[in-house]
Amino acid sequence: MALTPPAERLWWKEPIEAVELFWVAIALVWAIVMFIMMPYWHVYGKQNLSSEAYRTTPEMYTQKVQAMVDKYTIRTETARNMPVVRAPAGADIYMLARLWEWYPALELEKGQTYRLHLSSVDWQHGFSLQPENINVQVIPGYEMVMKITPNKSGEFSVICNEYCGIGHHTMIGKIYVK
Ligand SMILES: [Cu+2]
Repeated sequence: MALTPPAERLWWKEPIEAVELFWVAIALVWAIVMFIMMPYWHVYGKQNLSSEAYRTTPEMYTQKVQAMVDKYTIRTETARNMPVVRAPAGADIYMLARLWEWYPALELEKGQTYRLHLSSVDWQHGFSLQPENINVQVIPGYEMVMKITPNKSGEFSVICNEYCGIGHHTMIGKIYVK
């Protein structure tokens, strides 16, 4: 039947059967519920951070990160001499993803708000904050910015949750909250 055209050309002018109308109404109500839930959950739900996105280039982003590192490094750690950066509260702070590290390590103050910038200078990585459940895609060419206010002190790890090659599992960054 479906393979042949309907006998009546203006088939959509036929009256709708009650059962069909009933299902259309259910679908419409559900669509409206979901439409309202999306902004509601965005504001009141415990979901991942909402972010701003800007165009950038690996060169531009590296420069900004390096400027922060040069200005605010307080110590270095691990065999890689990873700088640990302590920027003033409220500042723009940067983390850069590359094969295979998160650069630099950050030290933050509990209860203070920062603008965290994330970008990659080679290819796609995934920012995953452990043990919290915060995940952000990190893509070259895009600078993602999100407002963060750490509410727990301690040592947090950033792992890469987007497979990025042979050293993927060694890509571990650090965020200290004091
Ligand atoms: Cu990665």
